[in-house]
Amino acid sequence: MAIERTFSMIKPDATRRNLTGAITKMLEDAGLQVIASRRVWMSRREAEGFYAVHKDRPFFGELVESMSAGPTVIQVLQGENAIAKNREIMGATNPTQAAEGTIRKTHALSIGENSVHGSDAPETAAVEIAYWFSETEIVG
Ligand code: DAT
Ligand code: MG
Repeated sequence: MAIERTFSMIKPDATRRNLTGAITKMLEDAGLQVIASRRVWMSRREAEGFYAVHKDRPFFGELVESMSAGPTVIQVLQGENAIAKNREIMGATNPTQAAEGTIRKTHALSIGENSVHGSDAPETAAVEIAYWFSETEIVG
């Protein structure tokens, strides 16, 4: 399996509870390396653009609201099989269904406030990384 890059975000519900370090440690302990990182309080417009794929879903308004409600930490992660590995460490979208030891099982509050985002495929990883980072900010 090749070395991949993926986009990760520590959501406002987690930064608010001072979990940036704890979550980053879980990613690093699993072998993922943080090769870019920035703290950003996204605007509603940025949240709408980032989550445009979900614009017709019933929870879209709530999603945009919660993502722009406080600071996030956006990151590029690199490692062996990084996209799938990150999704595994994150756990299921709904924390009640997430496996023991995953970030969402450990830290998420609800399906909406589920602490982390992670790209789900190589195509979305490339688009999401480019949405937030320039190449010069990524130091692999
Ligand atoms: P994931 O974040 O696991 O990739 P997703 O892409 O299906 O999940 O949804 C994006 C985000 O939208 C998710 O992290 C939280 C929110 N969301 C999804 N389903 C929801 C629901 N039924 N109610 C409220 N928020 C939801
Ligand atoms: Mg998703």
